[in-house]
Amino acid sequence: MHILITGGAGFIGTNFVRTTVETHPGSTITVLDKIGYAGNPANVEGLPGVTLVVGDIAEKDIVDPLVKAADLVVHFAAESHNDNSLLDPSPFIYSNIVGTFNILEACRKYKVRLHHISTDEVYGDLALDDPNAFTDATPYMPSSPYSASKAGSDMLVRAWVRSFGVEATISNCSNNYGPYQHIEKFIPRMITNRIDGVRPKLYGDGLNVRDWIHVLDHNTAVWAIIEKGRIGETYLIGADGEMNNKNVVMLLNELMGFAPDDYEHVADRAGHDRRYAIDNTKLCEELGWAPHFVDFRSGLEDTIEWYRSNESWWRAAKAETEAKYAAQGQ
Ligand code: NAD
Ligand code: TDX
Repeated sequence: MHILITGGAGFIGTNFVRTTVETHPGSTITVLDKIGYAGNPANVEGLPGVTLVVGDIAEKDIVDPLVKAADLVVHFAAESHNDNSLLDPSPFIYSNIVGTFNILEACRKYKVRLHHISTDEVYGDLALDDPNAFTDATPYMPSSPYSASKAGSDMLVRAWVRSFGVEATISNCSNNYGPYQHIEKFIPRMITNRIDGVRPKLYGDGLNVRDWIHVLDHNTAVWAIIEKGRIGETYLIGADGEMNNKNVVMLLNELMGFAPDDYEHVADRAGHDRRYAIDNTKLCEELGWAPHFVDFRSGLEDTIEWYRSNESWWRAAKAETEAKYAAQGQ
């Protein structure tokens, strides 16, 4: 099997490529990634059977021949950070919507199976005391330009399945953590701040809840959907990992040898979603998937160790990333 993996040099895509090389040794992989600020060619270079093509999914002439040559497209490529989408939404519309449109048109033309990676943020947010979690029946209600652009990309996929018979599945996953995540994101930002002697910074009251899943569990679920999922279906991926940001920071402080309450509150994010939570019943019962990394404390410990051991991977981006946050009072 030849697999085209878009965004395969970013956080989740890199982990997906690296795992797939081990779990599907007979396959060859082309990574299509524009190597924007979040993509790093070194993440995938030199892996057996993997070729990196540096290019933009919003450019039809680049996408077309690569999709034609593939048996399966796994589509991770996207602008992925909410805070960036508040500063400038335009790359989000371009990559997430125009890019997905191109991928869909090529999959339609060459009749190639597609799996589209999306996010739980398309469903908006839940109140802290809401007894329900998101399911695939929850209405779309995105809050930020990022989540709106992902919602738009999901809608395109659904329409191309129904109107053109494109063989696609969709997954909407909760917050991932683990190795190779860009240090603009919450957990790696806090870890690398601590390494630099800077206190963690909580947006607003710090009580916003995220449903954490280890990136490798996300990716085993994606493979379960590719191999066993029903065409046209949406599967929500989550591992029952709800925790508020304050408790994440307190645990991280403890694991890194600091007083748990050694953090500061900073300016809140505009439109900040209060809580995400995934009901994973469909994925678990229909496809027999279960998460492996069920102990968040030990997953976080391993992640801290990865950032400590791989400072050369993130150091170059740290000053610029923090300067951008500082300009926002964050
Ligand atoms: P990331 O920002 O780390 O990686 C995205 C990759 O896509 C980068 O390597 C970037 O260079 C590439 N890319 C962006 N625009 C491109 C374009 N126009 N052409 C080619 N390549 C392009 O993001 P991530 O966290 O790995 O997210 C991957 C996917 O998973 C996204 O679709 C995101 O919406 C989704 N997702 C992420 C999370 C999470 O917690 N990180 C949760 C659920 C879903
Ligand atoms: O410095 C910070 N302080 C802070 O309190 C940062 C960077 C974040 N936060 C808060 C905001 C969120 O409540 O932490 C939480 C997590 O923030 P992010 O890492 O920016 O993730 P989030 O906005 O929840 O979105 C993530 O999960 C869904 C990914 O970035 C998306 O790509 C994915 O779709």
